[in-house]
This record gives sequence, C-alpha cells and structure tokens, in this order.
Amino acid sequence: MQGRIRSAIIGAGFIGQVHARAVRAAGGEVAWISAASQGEADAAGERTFAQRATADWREALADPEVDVVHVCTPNHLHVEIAAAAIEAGKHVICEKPLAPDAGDAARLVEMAAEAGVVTAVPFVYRFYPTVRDARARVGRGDLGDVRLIHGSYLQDWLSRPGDGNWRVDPKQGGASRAFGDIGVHWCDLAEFVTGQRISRVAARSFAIDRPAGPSLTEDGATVMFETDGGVVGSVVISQVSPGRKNRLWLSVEGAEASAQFDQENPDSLWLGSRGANSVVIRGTEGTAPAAERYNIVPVGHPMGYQDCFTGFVGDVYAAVGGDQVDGLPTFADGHRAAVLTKAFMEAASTQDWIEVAG
Ligand code: SOE
Repeated sequence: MQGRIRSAIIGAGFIGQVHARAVRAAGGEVAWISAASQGEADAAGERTFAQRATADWREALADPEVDVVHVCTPNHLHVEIAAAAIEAGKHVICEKPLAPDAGDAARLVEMAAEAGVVTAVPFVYRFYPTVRDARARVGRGDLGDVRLIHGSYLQDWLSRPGDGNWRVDPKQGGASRAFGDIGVHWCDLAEFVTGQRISRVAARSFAIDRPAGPSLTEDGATVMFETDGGVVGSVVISQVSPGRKNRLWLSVEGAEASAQFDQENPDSLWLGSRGANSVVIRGTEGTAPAAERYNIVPVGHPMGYQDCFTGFVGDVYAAVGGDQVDGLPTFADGHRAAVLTKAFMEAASTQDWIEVAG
C-alpha cells in the first residue's frame, strides 16, 4: 500500500468521531464523513477534519481513492453498508453488532473472504496493554489451569425511564440491547484473554418500565456459562446500574493465581495468589512483550479508550499493508458475537441451557 491510508467514516455520532480521531492518530486520512443530512455531515466534517462530507454514503464508497470504510451508523444499517463496501472492494471496519442476525453476519464473513478484503469489528478493549499482558500470562500458564471466569459489564446511562437512544428501539438497535451492546464486549474479552470459547449459556434478563411501557429490549441480564475447556463462569450485564459508567470487570481464576482487569482502571492488572497479591502497571518490567505494541504513551501517563481505538485502527492499517497481526478482531469475531447473542436470547426466553453454535 502506497502513501497514507484513506478512510471513509459512515456515521457521524459519538462512535464515528472516535473512529475519526483514531484514523488521524494511526496515520490515516479521514477522506469522507457521512451523516444522515448534509448539514450534519458538514458539521461533523469540521469536527473531524474530514476532506469531504456527504449525506449519501454511496458517494464515499464510490471514491476509488478510499481504502477503508468504517461503518459507524445505527445497527440496522450495518449489513447493507458493510456488504456494499465489500462489493466496492474496500477493506471494512464495522461497528458491533456486525449484524443483528447471525445469518447475515455469516454472509458478510463469506463475502469478505471471497473479495479478499481485510475486515474488523472494534472489540477495542482487547487493545489495552494490560489485557494483552493478562492474555499472555494465561497463555503461558502463570495462572495454572483456569477454573473460573466471571465478571460484569455495568452502565447507568439508561437507568431512568425517560432515558432514550436509538439503541433502545429494537428496529434500529436489534432485538437484544444490553447483551448485544455491551455483553458481547465482555464475552469477547473473556474468550480473548482465556482462549476458551463459551459453549453453553443459561440466562435471566429484565426490562425496566419506560413511558411507553416496559423496555422492548433487555436492560440487563445474569448469564451463567460453560466453556469448551470445561470451565464454568458467569457475567452480570446492565445498562441501568446507577453509578456504574462503563464498568467492564473480568476475573480469571486458575489453580495457582488469578488475574483481574477493570476497564475503569485500565493501566493496572491485578494478580492474586496464595502469597502476596500484586498490581502490575502497564509498561513496567516483567510485562509481556505482546503488550508493548499497544503502549502508546510512556508508563505513568494514563491510557484510555481512545488509545485503544488508535491501536485497533493501527492494526487494521497494518493488516491492509499485508502484516499478519495477532489478535485483530475480524468479521469472524463479529459473527461469533451474533451467535452468542442468539444463544443468549434463546436462553433468556426459554430459561433453558442453550448450546452455542460453532
Ligand atoms: C454504549 O453502550 C457503548 O458506547 C457501546 O456501544 C460501546 O460498544 C461500549 O464500548 C461502550 O458503551
């Protein structure tokens, strides 16, 4: 690939702007930004330093100079735009859920493989150096045999009955909300760190009352699971937990040691043992070499969510340039999330244990 990579960002809300900042930080160009109206696109273009702004995303996809398309729209538009981008021969980053329907997600995986384009879904919490460190420690056996995986992902931004967002509308957000929006991040991280795949789930979900009646999608859930490695676990998911802003918390417990990651304190990895417990700060002596690539600023300077996006987009660009990048979340991982969501929904509605396909 010659020169700077040129990205087209489709969707100019909060997440489109996060992508735009990451594109610039990763050395790319924001060639296009697209929004629902020309006015919104122009305003977003100024904020993101985009070269061109349009209300018609097809215009951006038709530009032969565009290398990567970022699909950052409400969920119900993901499949159509991602499919059109692949057909246009572009590399594609599609926000999660890749597709609300697992069959559509599988179709996108196939289309991308046939077209030979790079695909990615921003499961960005993988890009914290402490997460890479935890993964390396589990992988080299520091924890001993893993016995238990558990945690939670809690938010509060939908806790009041009147709180609204397109995600609350199943026509735009999909049939699952709390699990489909944040539960899949937790599952992706748990599988990524441990190398185990969730194979069966049991779930109970709940919905709060909103002005038009109970929420049409779940506000939260408790999920029990088993993995293909015979490990048991559980996760609590909620978007209505006052005070919890974005509390993704994961604990992996093995025969010799435990590791714990807290997204709201992401520079520290807690390690527990029968002897002394310790807190390992990212970038310090003894942390895994695999984490180094994502240490964007020197130790002692806190890193955060936006830095994860920079690492993520940087890895997508490396893959576009032909590098084999370890741990890049692809459309296959987006499909995995759709399959887990389907199993979760079936488990919550039947109150039975459900096998996870694949
Ligand atoms: C909203 O719940 C949201 O922004 C999710 O859509 C993101 O994927 C998650 O990272 C933070 O919360």
